[in-house]
Amino acid sequence: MRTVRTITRSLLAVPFFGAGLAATGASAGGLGQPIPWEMSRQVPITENACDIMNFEIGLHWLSLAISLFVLGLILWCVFRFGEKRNPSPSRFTHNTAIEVAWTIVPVLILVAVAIPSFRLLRTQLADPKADMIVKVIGHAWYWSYEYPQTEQGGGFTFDANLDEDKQPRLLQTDNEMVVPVGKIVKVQVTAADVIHSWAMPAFGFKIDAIPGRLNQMWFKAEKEGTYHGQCSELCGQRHAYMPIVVRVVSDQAYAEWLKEAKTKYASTDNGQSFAQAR
Ligand SMILES: [Cu+2]
Repeated sequence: MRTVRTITRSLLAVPFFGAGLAATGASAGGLGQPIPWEMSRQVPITENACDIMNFEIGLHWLSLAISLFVLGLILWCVFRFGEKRNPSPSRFTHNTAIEVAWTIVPVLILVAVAIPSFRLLRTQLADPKADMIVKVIGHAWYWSYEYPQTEQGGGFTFDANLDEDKQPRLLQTDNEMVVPVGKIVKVQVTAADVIHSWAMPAFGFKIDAIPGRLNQMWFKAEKEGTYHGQCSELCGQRHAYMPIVVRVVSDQAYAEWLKEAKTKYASTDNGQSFAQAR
C-alpha cells in the first residue's frame, strides 16, 4: 500500500496538473464542505480522493488535447480544401493507413485511460486490514451508526438527524460519526428501507446503502477536521435532508469520545432507560 508521502506528492501534483481547474477547490479553503461557486472537487484528505482528483484532472487535459486536435483538423480542412484553394477535389473514398490509425489510436487512448481507472477502483474496493469498523445504516431520512464492541470500546448505536440550526446549512447533524486520524476505517453500509448512498466527497467515498445487502468500503483520513457529505442516491421526499458528518480526531480524543459515547448513547439507545422506568 502506498504511503503518506505519496499523498503529499499527489496534492502537490494537483496545482501542477490543472492550476486553472483545481484553483477553486484545492487552494481556496472550505475543508470538508462545499464552497460557493466551487468548480472543482473538495480538498481531498485521503489518498484515494487525491488519486481520483488527479485522475479527473488528467482526463480533462486529455479531452482538451483531443478536442484541440479535432478542431485543428476541421479548420485545416475548411481552409486547405475550400473551393478557392482546391477547385477540383479528389474522389477517393478509402485510405487503409488512415482508417487503421483512427481505429487503433482511440483504442490505445481508451486502454491508457482504463489502466489508472481500474487501478483506482481496485484500491477503493480492496479489503485492507482495518483499524476499526463502523456500520452505517440509511433510514428514511437519517443515518444511524453502529460501533461494534472492541478492545478499545464501542458497543453502541446512535442516530444522526439533520440539525437545521447549525452552519453549513443542511450539512449538519445532531450526532456525528467520529474516527481517529490516519487509521484505516472500514465502513459497512446498508439501509433499512429504500436505497440511499453514503457519500463523503473529501474522502473520495461513495457507496450505495441497499436494504438486505452489506456494502463495504474504506478510508484513511490524513487530516483532522469536520467533514460533510450527503445522501447521494435519490431516496425520496427528504433525500436532501439527510446529511453526513464525520469528525476526524486525534487518537487520544477518539479514545475519550468512545468512552463518552458509550455512556451517552447506551442511555438513550439500547433500551436501558426503558428498563429502568419499569
Ligand atoms: Cu437517502
